[in-house]
Amino acid sequence: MTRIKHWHTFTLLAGLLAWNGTAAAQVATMPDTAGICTGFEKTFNVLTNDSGDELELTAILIGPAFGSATFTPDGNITLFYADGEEFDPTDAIIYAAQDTSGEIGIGYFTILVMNGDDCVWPGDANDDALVNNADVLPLGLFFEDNGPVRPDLSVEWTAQYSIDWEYPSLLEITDRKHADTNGDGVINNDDLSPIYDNYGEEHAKGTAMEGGDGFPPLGIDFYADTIFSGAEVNIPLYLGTEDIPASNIYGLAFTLYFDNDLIVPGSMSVTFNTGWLSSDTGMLISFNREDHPNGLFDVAVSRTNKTSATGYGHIGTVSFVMEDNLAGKITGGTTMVFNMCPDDPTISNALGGYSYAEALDLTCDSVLVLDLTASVANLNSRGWSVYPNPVTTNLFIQTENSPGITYQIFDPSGRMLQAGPVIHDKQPILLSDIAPGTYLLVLTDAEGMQYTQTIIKIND
Ligand SMILES: [Ca+2]
Ligand SMILES: [Ca+2]
Ligand SMILES: [Ca+2]
Repeated sequence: MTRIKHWHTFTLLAGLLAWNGTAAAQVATMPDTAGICTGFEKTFNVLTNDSGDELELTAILIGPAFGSATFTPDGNITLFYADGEEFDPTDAIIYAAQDTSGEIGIGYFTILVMNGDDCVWPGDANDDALVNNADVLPLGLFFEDNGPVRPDLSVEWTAQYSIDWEYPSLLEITDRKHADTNGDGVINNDDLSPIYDNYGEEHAKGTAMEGGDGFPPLGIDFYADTIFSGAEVNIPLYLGTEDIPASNIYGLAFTLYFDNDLIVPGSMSVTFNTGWLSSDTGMLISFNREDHPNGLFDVAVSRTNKTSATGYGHIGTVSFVMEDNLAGKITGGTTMVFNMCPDDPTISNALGGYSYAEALDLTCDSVLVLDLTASVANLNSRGWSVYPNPVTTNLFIQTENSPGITYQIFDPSGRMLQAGPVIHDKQPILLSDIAPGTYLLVLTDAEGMQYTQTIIKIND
């Protein structure tokens, strides 16, 4: 119930209403509703939905019963309810708006009040006071669940009034209203947007205990030993192995740490279109966010069908483009080690339970990046040669019979197809298993110096 503090303003109001009733209706006011959280000031414009010639807000005639309100002629009313002070969940203000002719309209402004601790911060879907990739997991858990719409659909990063959705649950899980980050009353892909918009910058690398050996591994798998500068790289992301499957997985959030010097900014993505997390449902919600300057890539994925999955192996693909000019980034040679590590994981199950790094064996992988631009010499410069080129079946490597030479053949994505020692002065290499295309031959001498030659394989 609204309590009316000042009877004299009420009397004034009654007079105004009587006066207004007899005038031509030039001023029309529409009622307003806004939600406010204790401890947080809120400004709301009550004239936005009213009509009249150059309307001005001239007075707050009544209220509010609790808290405080100030106003400006442009229609803004600024409200504040202090933490810990008494309030009713519904309060009200009656305001007067006046047009240029002096006509006055009376408007009613309903104020919904709740304890600031219970309010929603748009994007903080798991209600832990930080917006990050773990906030995607509740979106998957509560996917397509419905509840009350927030009174004003603001996604501004401040406490937003939102009543509890009150789904029955045996578990201590965060109220679903937090996962409706945009406040429209349904949890779906649209709720990713406030997570992106309000994304926090904090990261705490590697502080959590990890499960280690014996727990399902989360990692990426460079299938090649060496990749080229400039290469487009697609590598599998895996969770669990045949011996140690990952059980009862609904969603997964983690951060990939990478050497930002070696990757083209903005080229990275992690996709989950294939793999065992999606194979039975096809429906996933996922999230990518690259923080290139810090070498961080935040990822989240969740199922949306309310059932967990158990499996092992490939769950997604990590893609990126290596910088094509590594000059100045490589010291003392033509290669550099590129590292990529998953960290800071959060795992959800279909019941809304969470586990963290203690439930996984986080596995880093690295690969040698070979700079093709400047420092790798063509093998002709060493007096070596290969023939024939183009080649159909047998390629011959002609060296000066130097001991300790090895060869490797790579495809354009950096996958090593074939390797071995160069024993003979004219070493034959059988290429019958390789498809027609362009490849890179790399010869490494006993001192580790590398020489390259592009070779073209054609059909017989
Ligand atoms: Ca209004
Ligand atoms: Ca959060
Ligand atoms: Ca929503």
